[in-house]
Amino acid sequence: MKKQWFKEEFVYQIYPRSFKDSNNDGIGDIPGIIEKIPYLKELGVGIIWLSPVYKSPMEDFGYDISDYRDIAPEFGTMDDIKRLIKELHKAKIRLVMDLVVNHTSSAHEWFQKSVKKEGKYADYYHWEDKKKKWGSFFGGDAWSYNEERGQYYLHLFAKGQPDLNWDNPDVREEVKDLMRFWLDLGVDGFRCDVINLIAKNNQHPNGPWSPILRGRKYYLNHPNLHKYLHELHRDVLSKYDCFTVGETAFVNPKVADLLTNPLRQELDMVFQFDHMGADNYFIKWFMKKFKPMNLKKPLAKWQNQLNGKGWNSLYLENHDQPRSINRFGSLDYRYESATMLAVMLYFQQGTPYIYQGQEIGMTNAAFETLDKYQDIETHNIYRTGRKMGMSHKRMMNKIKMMSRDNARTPMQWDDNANAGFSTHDPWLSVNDNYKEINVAAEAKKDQSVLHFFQRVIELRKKYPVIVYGKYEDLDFYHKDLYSYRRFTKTEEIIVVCNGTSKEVVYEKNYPDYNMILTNYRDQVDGLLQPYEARVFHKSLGQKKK
Ligand code: ISL
Ligand code: CA
Repeated sequence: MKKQWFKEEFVYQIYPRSFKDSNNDGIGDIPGIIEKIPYLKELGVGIIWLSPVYKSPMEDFGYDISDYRDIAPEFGTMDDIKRLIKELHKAKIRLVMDLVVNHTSSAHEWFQKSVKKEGKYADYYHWEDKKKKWGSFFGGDAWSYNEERGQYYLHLFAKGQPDLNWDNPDVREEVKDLMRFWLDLGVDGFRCDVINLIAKNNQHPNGPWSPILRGRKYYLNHPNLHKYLHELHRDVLSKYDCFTVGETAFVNPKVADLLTNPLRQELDMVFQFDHMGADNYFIKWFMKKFKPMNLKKPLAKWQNQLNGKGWNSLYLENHDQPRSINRFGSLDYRYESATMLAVMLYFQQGTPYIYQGQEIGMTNAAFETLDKYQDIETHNIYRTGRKMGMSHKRMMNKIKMMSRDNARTPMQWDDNANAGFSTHDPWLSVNDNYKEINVAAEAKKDQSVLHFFQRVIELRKKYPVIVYGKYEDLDFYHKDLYSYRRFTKTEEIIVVCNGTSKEVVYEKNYPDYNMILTNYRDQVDGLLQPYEARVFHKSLGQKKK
């Protein structure tokens, strides 16, 4: 396994709108992030992934970009981002930016010019005379009429997010240029938004009827995807010391191997979504009861398939996903389940990702009324569901559990008003539980999620086997356990986790190993307590200390 810096560090994702508000206008901003660099340093993370801060009408809170070379005024200025890069680098933390190039905002000048069929811009997007039968990720149709041009355009997400036409070489040159712009400013890589959607069947055939994502076979993992990514790599990425992680919903390990196999020079790793289906059928709005097996199976599948070849991205949360404690753990065992999930995930092979607030065990906001939600997806899905005949109550139940706003509430820094995020009313309400769950409280406690995360990060630095060791399942068919082994020629790690809120009989002992981490003060012989996690280490050819 080739040693590379982006395999060794923890990545911390910042959703800038909700991280820290420095000027008290209710919106998080870049100077706010700079203020918190000491916190990130102390946590021990080595890479920041920053969700979009570019100029944007904010219809999808930054994932609709109107100028790739400027910063949204509410987030700061170009000088602020340059200062952020400099200060992070001083603290030995790298910065990865979000690259959102499947679509732009409809307010982008390329789209404005495309609407007017101005010169080369005429074909920058997907245009059709007839409305095509494709469905949007946010519910409803993916083709909308533009009055001025008198044609339909494609938007796989919101109406204000028209899809770029990647078959057009001029579009690809534009993307390469903006990538160079940011790499030259010193950023260390990109998280590539919905990157496996960029290439499409440009005949835009009507999709067969489907309740969701109608027409997806014409844009998911299209063969040209590989051609275009290789081109970006050849012309831009290969010239910099940077890394890329592609966001790729609906990929299997075979496609992931094509995307990330170093010999093919496309991406360095991808975010796959299989394990995000642990509590739902295919998409999150069709919910099912969670069982540990539903999380273990997909994670183990990816560990095994990529073992020694590819490289995984280890995540349970991001700005699109509800909080992991609510989904895969338990509010009654907040500390135990948050820490167990950390052990279960972060000792696997791959680059570990933390989403802001996960390290203090933040939980879903689950707002009761629709007007508390700001997310466009939430409102679109509500409308779509109601149109399909679902009751208000049923839709609100889904939204309370699955809305993206569950993860987007302001970061809880302390027990002051608005959780110390801002003195102004924040753009999205703070979670009611901020008085108990916040950074200051976690830092004071002896046994806290925050301290546990710090410890996990330290251990990864101390034991190379956690980064580079091979993976092997243990007790795979035990429905309540997550257990596996990592090993190199000189070291071995054994992870044992109880994935449930019940006591589980567990007789195995590892007498010639050191227990290097656990989330319970005391162990009980012959059983694992609710959400108990244990990590054992052994240096081969060395006696127990
Ligand atoms: O959020 C989802 C489910 O609730 C996903 O379907 C999500 O829309 C998909 O993973 C793509 O996400 C990315 O692109 C979107 C943006 O809204 C998301 O925030 C971003 O992570 C469009 O740019
Ligand atoms: Ca602000």
